[in-house]
Amino acid sequence: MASQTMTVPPLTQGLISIKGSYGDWRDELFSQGYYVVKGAIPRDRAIQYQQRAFDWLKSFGTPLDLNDPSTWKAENLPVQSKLNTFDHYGVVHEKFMWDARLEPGVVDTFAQIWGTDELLVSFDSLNVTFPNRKDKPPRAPWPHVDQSPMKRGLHCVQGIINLSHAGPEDGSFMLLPGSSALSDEFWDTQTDSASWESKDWRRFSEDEMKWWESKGLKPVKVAAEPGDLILWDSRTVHWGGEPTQKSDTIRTVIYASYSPRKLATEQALAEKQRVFKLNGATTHWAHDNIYLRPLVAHLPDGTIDPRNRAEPLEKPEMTEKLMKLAGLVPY
Ligand SMILES: O=C(O)CCC(=O)C(=O)O
Ligand SMILES: [Fe+2]
Repeated sequence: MASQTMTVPPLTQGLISIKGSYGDWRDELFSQGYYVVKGAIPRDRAIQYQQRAFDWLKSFGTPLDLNDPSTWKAENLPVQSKLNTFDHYGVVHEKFMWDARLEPGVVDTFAQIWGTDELLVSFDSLNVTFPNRKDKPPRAPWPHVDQSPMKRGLHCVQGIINLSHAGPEDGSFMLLPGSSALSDEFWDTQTDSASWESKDWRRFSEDEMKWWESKGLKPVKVAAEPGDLILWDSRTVHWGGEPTQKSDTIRTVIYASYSPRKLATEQALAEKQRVFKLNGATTHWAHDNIYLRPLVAHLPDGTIDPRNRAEPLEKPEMTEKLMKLAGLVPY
């Protein structure tokens, strides 16, 4: 199959050269592909962020009542994605979202991962998943990775700032521990390199999932408390697990990934600045994949949501730290 070998695209190597053992939690992150930092944010502050997310949900003048499950339906909510996320109405840049992203315990964790505090942060969404919604059946598992087969090694560590209790019945992050370490083998033995895309997202079919299972990997639902930070290598096979019928917890999480500013191209930084000024959202990545997601909220019938907002309700304070993390000013 010489011709196939010749078509193998150039591979980008990892951005962290993992040097044996760190003797701390990073060893687990790098070997298992995930790690939960307990209490990265003090619990009471995490609960306040959840409350501020709820206040934001209620700011659209609907009969939504967080204590009354009969009101948990699309018509009472701002436009939500199939994945239970919100990224329109400038929510990504609401003050509560930035306050959470700026939490020292979160930023310092990523500084330790990357060995620098000169970081950028992603402009990513809020996820509020209501259990037992009559109008929205639970989504089937959607196992995927957020890194292209053309990028090898560790390029991105993703994060979930967890604001609600996640027990066995609740919505939470699901993953195959150990899958990041097998990703090269998967791409090289189970896929045709001609099919590889540079897009940093790849979903796995049921058949492909059998290969991961044949390697002895089993799905785990991550248990977490308000204030915990769930970290994972973007090569880890994962999905957002839906609450079971037994859950009465409103899953509330903020996605946040940080990486060194020096990894971003001038073009990526310019685009990040443009997106920030538009109060827009990008992808899960902080230094790369800076694509503006659709800004304007559309209702299911395709019309523009009359509640559309071009700006956050409560703008963040433009501190130096925020401007640096947003990529607006250099370190
Ligand atoms: O909601 C989740 O737990 C997973 C979301 C996800 O796939 C991601 O943030 O990359
Ligand atoms: Fe993902």
